[in-house]
Amino acid sequence: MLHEKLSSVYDHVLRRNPGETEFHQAVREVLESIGPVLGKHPEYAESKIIERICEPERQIIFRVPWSDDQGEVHINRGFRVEFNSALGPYKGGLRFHPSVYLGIVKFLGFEQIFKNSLTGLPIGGGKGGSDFEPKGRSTNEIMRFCQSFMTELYRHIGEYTDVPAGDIGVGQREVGYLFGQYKRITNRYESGVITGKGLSYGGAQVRTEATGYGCTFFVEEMLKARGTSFDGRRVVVSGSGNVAIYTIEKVEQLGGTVIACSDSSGYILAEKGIDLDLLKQIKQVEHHRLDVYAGRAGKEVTFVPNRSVWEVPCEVAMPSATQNEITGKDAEHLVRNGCVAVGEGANMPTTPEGIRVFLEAGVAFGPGKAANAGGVATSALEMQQNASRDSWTFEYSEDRLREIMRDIHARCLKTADEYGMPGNYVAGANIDGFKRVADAMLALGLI
Ligand code: NDP
Ligand code: 2IT
Repeated sequence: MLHEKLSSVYDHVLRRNPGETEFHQAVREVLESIGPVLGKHPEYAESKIIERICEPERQIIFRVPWSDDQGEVHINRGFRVEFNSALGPYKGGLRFHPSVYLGIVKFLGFEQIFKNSLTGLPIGGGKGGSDFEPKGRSTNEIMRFCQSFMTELYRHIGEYTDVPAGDIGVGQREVGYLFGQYKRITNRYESGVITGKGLSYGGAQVRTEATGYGCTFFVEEMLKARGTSFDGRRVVVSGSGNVAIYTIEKVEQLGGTVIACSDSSGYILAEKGIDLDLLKQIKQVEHHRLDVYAGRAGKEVTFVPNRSVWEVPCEVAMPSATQNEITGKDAEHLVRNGCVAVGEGANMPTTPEGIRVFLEAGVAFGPGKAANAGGVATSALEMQQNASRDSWTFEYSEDRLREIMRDIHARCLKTADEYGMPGNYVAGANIDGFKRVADAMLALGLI
């Protein structure tokens, strides 16, 4: 339910941003949480903080022309939405996927504001990407695309302005090509302009693993708060990309068994657990679909094509693929099958109906803004190391990440308690993230 004042803000957002359904969804979720804050803080409403937060500071849309290996010319669309810089330079990833349009970039940029705020680090919110489809493209085509994309983007970013990173379809290889082109155009070795870099040229230890590891630490904390742990738990992870792979790795280290993971072709079921070396070889080195994993792993593994991985019974669900992948029905099914905790590695993977089902059933539900904040937090640590021309060890960096995730977990719980919604991490994350940004915006005047 929306507070009366917020309902008119939401209607205004709908009118001003027609057709951007994912953006509407992300805004609505935050507005539903922050009603109680307005009662305590009339100054937010008086200075129209909420209306201002819903309007990006700047939105850039540009043409990305490139030619494939046969010489055929393609035109894609590039985006960078610089949403909010009250807490620091705009910070957020780039997504290359055919589904990308302004509404997706705005939902991601909007979520990023509150997520980045929750980390407690000095980073604002932004997001970008392109409707480019990397699947089936050669390494040279990917490089040419990244170079063309950066040939426009470079004029909008900088270590004190806007610092992109990876997301779906953008990993260390793409970040390398993007940084290379930025360096070439600007003639500046400005390491802090992009994060997720390779270790040989300014990347930080644990950034690659950070989102999956961080999400697992967050779920570990939620389980601990309920007097239990990962030990012996059956876990299902969706996706098999960056976030999914390092979630599987950390869950296994903490004593859980990941029995299924997926990609857009279907899922694999491996009752005895997933062979992570084989999964990394197939996904990160050979870039194959999951049926290839099942073929090589032997008869104890089944590949189930074109079905949702959420039909697999589990105690912990860690959605790590994409938005709106857990529907209300999936959530009901998970609850019925004994799911006690959900950690969102992906951004907005659970539909509003799904969230309602989990909360009503008393499932420990860690929303993406909190649970997957370890990725961007470690990006901020990469910026810190770049600025001081330093590099930290893996162990130290992982300790920092774990500390950050524990702190986010504790603040979500404390804030939820304070506002009379004990155990509700959605409310805790939205309110805590919102307040820090709102206070900074108030302090900075009407900008
Ligand atoms: P990757 O590109 O490495 O992997 C994405 C995975 O999700 C792939 O297995 C992909 O399958 C699957 N997937 C993507 N889109 C769809 C779709 N429309 N339908 C079905 N499956 C899909 O991306 P990441 O692991 O980096 O990102 C995963 C999620 O985590 C995203 O929501 C992202 O926003 C979020 N996230 C990422 C962070 C990071 O640091 N990378 C930080 C915080 C959140 P296929 O290959 O078949 O398409
Ligand atoms: O959604 C996210 O938080 C990311 N894709 C990571 C952003 C970042 O700047 O590291």
